[in-house]
Amino acid sequence: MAILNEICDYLQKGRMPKVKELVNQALSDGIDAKDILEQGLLSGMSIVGEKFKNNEVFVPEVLVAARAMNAGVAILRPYLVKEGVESKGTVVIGTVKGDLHDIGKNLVKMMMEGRGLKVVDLGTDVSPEAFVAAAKENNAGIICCSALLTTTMGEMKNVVDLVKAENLPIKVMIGGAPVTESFRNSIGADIYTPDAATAAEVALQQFVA
Ligand code: B1M
Repeated sequence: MAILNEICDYLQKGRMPKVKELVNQALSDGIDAKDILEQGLLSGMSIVGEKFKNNEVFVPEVLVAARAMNAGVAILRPYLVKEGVESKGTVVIGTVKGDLHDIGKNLVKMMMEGRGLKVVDLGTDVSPEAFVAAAKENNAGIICCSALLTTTMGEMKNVVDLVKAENLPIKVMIGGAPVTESFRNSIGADIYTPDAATAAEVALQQFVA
């Protein structure tokens, strides 16, 4: 659809007002919020990521694209999340220590809320101690750790080790671009999921099973 390509293009240019206008227009045209997210916003961000890797764009351009992405996601949020649904369980979520990437973590949070889970969001650069303290305080069943850097994903093992050291009945779910099932296995985390929708689905299963 042409409008989704336009959203993708303007997101790459970091044109936040235009992205907001087009996202609103796409919704009025009756396009599904999930398609706007995946084929418009996420596809634009993925192109930005490729260009970043190839040194064709740099941190400032990526930041304005991320800002446009967040503005678009904020408009879609009510369409992707059913508000007022009774909580089916509580999870704590955050991006691990040393890591400031939060777009994927925010999507996971949104999808989980959409499945009726209460999500305590600790933000970015979260230490293992902060994950565990918040999980205990909120009586959470799952700690959800996101990491986007190969240099920070090792922090997930510190979270797992702390949960085990305290013998807590809390599962640790991990995800993010560099994370894999074999990495999960190597650090002894309970669950790896590759994307936000699967993360929400699998988290819900932990509470209803
Ligand atoms: Co950064 N960055 N970045 N960056 N950045 C990457 C990750 C990188 C792959 C770019 C590249 O080189 N191609 C690269 C990492 C290389 C590596 O480690 N091997 C990189 C780098 C190097 C850096 C800096 C070091 C750059 C520098 O300063 N020289 C720096 C580090 C800062 C820090 O964190 N300490 C940095 C900074 C930044 C910005 C601040 C500019 C910005 C972040 C803005 C923000 O998040 N608010 C940024 C961005 C935007 C990116 C890219 C372009 C896009 C990331 C993104 O948001 N993707 C990224 C390149 C790329 O990924 N292609 C890149 C969209 C998002 C929806 O995907 O987060 O993967 P993702 O989430 C997915 C799944 O992974 C999954 O669900 C989501 C969707 O379904 N998922 C989970 C995520 N968390 C999950 C948790 C789960 C389950 C699933 O369970 C708990």
